[in-house]
Amino acid sequence: MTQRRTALAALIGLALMNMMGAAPAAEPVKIGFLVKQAEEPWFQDEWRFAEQAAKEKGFTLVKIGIPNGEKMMAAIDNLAAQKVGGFVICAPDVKLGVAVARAAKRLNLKVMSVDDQLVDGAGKPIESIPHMGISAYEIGKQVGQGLAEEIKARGWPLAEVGALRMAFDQLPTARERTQGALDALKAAGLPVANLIDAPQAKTDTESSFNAANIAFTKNAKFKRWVAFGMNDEAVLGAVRAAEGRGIKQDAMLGIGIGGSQTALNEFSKPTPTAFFGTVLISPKRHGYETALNVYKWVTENQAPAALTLTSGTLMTRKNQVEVRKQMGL
Ligand code: FCA
Repeated sequence: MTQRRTALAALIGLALMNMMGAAPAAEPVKIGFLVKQAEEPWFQDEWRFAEQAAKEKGFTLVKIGIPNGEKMMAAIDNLAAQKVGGFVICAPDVKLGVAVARAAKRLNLKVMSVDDQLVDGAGKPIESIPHMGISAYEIGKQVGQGLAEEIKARGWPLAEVGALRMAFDQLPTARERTQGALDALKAAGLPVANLIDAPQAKTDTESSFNAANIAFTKNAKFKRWVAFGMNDEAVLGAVRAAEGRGIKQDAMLGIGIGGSQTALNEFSKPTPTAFFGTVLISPKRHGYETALNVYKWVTENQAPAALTLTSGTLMTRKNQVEVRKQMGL
């Protein structure tokens, strides 16, 4: 009897503490978000939108930049030590896929990839890791079509236009993006012989600048150029390299992919540069939705869709305000 009464008193006490907010709160849910190039505006945007999801749902977002495999493995261990429930990742190299899958399993963490789909030892996508990426080939086609239209509007004979493909072929999404652009240009009548490949060592503006410079030196016969690549940084590097050689916006056209600050900076320059446009993709979907997906997976055991591919819209100086608004940015 006394025992029961004590138990009851304890229960009432707990309930009272709860009402007063004094009960030890459950630990907040933590979700990780690891990106390969934290300095790139696209990834900054993804993080910003992931933070928005965290704020709305009341979880803690742990953001870590992972420029290489070693840092990536350390970051995953770090997440587990911080008692994170799961994480979103854009790995520095998609071939690290098996290592990511193993680490997540060992540490009992949910994992979803974003932007770059992880592959196994044979180069096949790891389907057990849910993924959100862009419809790479289609978006590439939009780039190529946009270039072809502007070439036509300017009355440039296609036979005289050099097409600079900023290439990063070890990354499947990059290869697909540039393939789409190339196919659209070919369909518009660009001679195959006018295609110039410029392989980038890394996926930043500087590497693209260096790659484009080499390509321009080797192909001085072209007086007019178009440039495309995996992202805005790739195209911007080509545009800057061209400027260095006196090839300005009246002789060059570039369309990137992204639409983050890299592109907006170009559009806000008083004089238009050769950075003609970009296909705007959605950092909101890639940041907000993926973080939310993993949160739901952790808290409600509701796994994300295996594969989600997002679309884009061609954005230029002229329509940037409307297009960004349409995408909720
Ligand atoms: C890749 C690129 C980024 C961005 C993203 C959607 O990860 O590196 O620049 O284009 O896909």
